[in-house]
Amino acid sequence: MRTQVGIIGAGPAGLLLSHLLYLQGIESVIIESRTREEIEGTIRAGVLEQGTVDLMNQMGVGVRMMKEGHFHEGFELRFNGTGHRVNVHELTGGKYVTVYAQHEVIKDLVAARLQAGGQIYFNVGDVSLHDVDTSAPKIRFRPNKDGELQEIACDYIAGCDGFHGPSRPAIPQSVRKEYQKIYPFSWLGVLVEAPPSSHELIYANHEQGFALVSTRSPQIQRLYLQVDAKDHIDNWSDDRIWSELHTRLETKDGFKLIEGPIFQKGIVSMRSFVCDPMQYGRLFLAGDAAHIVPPTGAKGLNLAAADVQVLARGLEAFYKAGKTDILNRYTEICLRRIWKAERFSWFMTTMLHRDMGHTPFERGIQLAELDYVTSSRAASTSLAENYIGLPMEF
Ligand code: RFL
Ligand code: PHB
Repeated sequence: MRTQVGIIGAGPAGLLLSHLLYLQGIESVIIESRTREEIEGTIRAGVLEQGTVDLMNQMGVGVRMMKEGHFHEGFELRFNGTGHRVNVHELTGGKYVTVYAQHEVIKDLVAARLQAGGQIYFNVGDVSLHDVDTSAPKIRFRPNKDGELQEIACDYIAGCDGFHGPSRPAIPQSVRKEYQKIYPFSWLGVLVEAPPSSHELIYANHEQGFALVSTRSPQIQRLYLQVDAKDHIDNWSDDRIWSELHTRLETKDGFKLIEGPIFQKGIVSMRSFVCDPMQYGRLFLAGDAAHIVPPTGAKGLNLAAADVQVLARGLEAFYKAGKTDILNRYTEICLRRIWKAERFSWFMTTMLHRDMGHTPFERGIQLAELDYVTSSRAASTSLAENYIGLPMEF
């Protein structure tokens, strides 16, 4: 089999890239290790930056998002039992915080790819990359996990296979520099059958740890609790989860958290990670394959969308005009924005979580930071512009 761009992974990065290329008349084939049902059912991100929403609309895949998504004008930072609203809409000149679940984005993109005749091989096994430092890179895989080994000869390979995929390790270790921070806490996330407790998202800093109130639909809430990095989901009965959520979200003016049946729960670890370079020969990494942020800044999916816009533009310049200047600067263009998102995600995480290793002095600094970002217009503006997404720069 031959294609112009071989894409490994049908997450947001791989699917967006494939459709962006299609819109420019560039061929691609996606191979994905999980089934369509699995990728369309995995609960992950919820918040889209304005730039991601605009991209989906420009690509013609935003119709359901505009109908079923929730558009918030701000969010709340809660500490010392008091809520402080950050008016993102006003501070950013009219932008919105969009809540639309990642698996809904995936469903929309898979449908668009298949409707346009796009090729996606789901449920593949034994994926490997070959000759990435030559002009004829190849991907090998087994259809349906155990079928006959197949080869895709490509001009370029896009490694969109997430943090644990085979693409990043295909860049020799001697070339790769990796930057990492692991946090001493995780998030316990639950899905609850209940109407929203709040019209907008609430990020709460409490003596007993962080809590987050988000939403999915008029009938489903998404709630998160900070837990210890070594904690196990079996230690968290529904009663214990509700008790902690009530404590951490309590306000002096009597906030009411609406309870309902918990129908899904899981623990997510927190890390910051950057791989430099993101390109080696004809292999380009995009999304979580190249970088990870802790979810507090709601940036991961959005960074994936930004990377593939740069890559699609670089590939378009190559196929339409034989130019490789954007492709040659791919790492530099992407990392400039990524490091700023890494900084913001680290900042939000550090400001909002309780680090049990903190001294009373460090706790004092943390509360002062929260007070500052919610009382100074300059600091709130900085927070809002980062949260809504920094501009793309080429
Ligand atoms: P993905 O989504 O991990 O997709 C990679 C795909 O590659 C496949 N794969 C392979 N395919 C073929 N061969 C192999 N050998 C393969 N190995 C892996 C995988 O099956 C998968 O389908 O990476 P991508 O596309 O880079 O997208 C990144 C985002 O998924 C991620 O950054 C976000 O989910 C992060 N995130 C959030 N991001 C936001 O922008 N806003 C949010 O509000 C937000 N909240 C979150 C989050 C992530 C969370 N978790 C669970 C980590 C909340 C949580 C709780
Ligand atoms: C979510 O709804 O899953 C969500 C919201 C905000 C975040 C992270 C995740 O910062």
